[in-house]
Amino acid sequence: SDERTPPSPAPRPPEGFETPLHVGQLNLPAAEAFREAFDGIFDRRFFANHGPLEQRLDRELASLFGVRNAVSVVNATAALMLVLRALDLDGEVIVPSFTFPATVQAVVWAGLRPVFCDIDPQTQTLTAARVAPKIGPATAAVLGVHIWGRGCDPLELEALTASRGVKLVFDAAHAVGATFRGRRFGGFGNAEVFSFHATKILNGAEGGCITTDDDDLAARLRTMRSFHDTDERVPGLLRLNAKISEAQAAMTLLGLRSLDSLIEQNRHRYELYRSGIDGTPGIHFLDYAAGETSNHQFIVLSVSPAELGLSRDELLDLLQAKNVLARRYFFPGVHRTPPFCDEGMAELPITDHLCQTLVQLPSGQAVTDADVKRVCAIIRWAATPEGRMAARA
Ligand code: T4K
Repeated sequence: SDERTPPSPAPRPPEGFETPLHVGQLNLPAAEAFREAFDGIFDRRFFANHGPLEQRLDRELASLFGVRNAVSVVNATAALMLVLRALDLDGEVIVPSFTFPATVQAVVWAGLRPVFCDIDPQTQTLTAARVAPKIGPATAAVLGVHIWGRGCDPLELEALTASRGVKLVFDAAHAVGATFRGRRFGGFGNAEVFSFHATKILNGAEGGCITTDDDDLAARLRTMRSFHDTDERVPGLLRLNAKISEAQAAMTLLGLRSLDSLIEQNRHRYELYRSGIDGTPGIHFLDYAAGETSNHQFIVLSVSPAELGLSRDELLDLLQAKNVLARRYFFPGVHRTPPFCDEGMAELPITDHLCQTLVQLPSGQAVTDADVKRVCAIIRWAATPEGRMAARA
């Protein structure tokens, strides 16, 4: 039997939600566990500047990601800024525009020039074939983004950047727990950067880390993230206050305890969404490579207006009228926003197409099976003549 057989359309307009269903439903630890962790911080009277929880977090993260070094920091944006500075780069960084603006902003904060590169339409990430022609004498690094927890092919990018003598960094903000050929992201390229923002699967309220197998780079990063010395201060480096607080470390450590179960719950929600919507004309789900793990933190689909009979934005209007606060991510594309478009717009047809057609649906701990089924019913209804008419109205 085919589990993707299209479910029959809902006969009547489905009920909307009484309270808004946001896209980012937070993954929270039990309040009691959080209170206990905080009691410890109060008892020790040690809130910042490389306390015991930061040290434990760095050890646990290194073990999770299977790397020699994990350097926790205050958020992933600061982590990207730091790693690009710590690599001592000068010139241009090849980067996708199809990402959260922080990726590109961090390049500029690090004193480097972003050069936009289009992405593969299937994986929505940089590929060696697309990056290769962009590498020139001014290129210092390639910054790939593992968008939606689906990785760039790190091995082909490693081979390309090594042969052209440029550095390789990954923005892995979305990729906690995700794998490439069965290996967890974290140890590819010169370094990878993860986010523990409140909306991420590993919720540290704010937070992030840089992972690397390069011990010298890690020592530079540990020096640069703080004005306070730990054991291994590297002299002569520019420094920043980007260290994680004990409170953030406590929250992230609690998240680590339930990471596997959160991934499992997300996978369940993803499959429920798929079986509820697959086969609806004009709605296409993001595919993940068989045999790989994703954290399924994002539920993303693309709309084909010709098949659906509605534009992406008309579908969004209909969802929002039902209190499903689905979103268009990442709109309109970083290359179309100032200051990046000020001196002419990069031509990125695939990025532009994705920015016009993608929808992000609600996901996370608080989204119940019943919620998912109701969102699916609304989308299936949108694809019926009555639904289309309602959406246009
Ligand atoms: N690279 C990539 C590829 C990224 O996606 C990000 C961040 C970064 C780098 C930088 O990482 P950090 O420096 O942030 O560590 C959110 C997050 O703020 C951002 O961290 C994340 N990516 C991005 C994909 O999503 P917005 O603009 O969508 O946030 P906001 O405030 O609209 O929240 C999203 C939803 O979550 C809303 O429906 C409300 C809900 N929410 C949010 C917060 C903060 C809550 O219910 N409670 C909350 O406390 O960016």
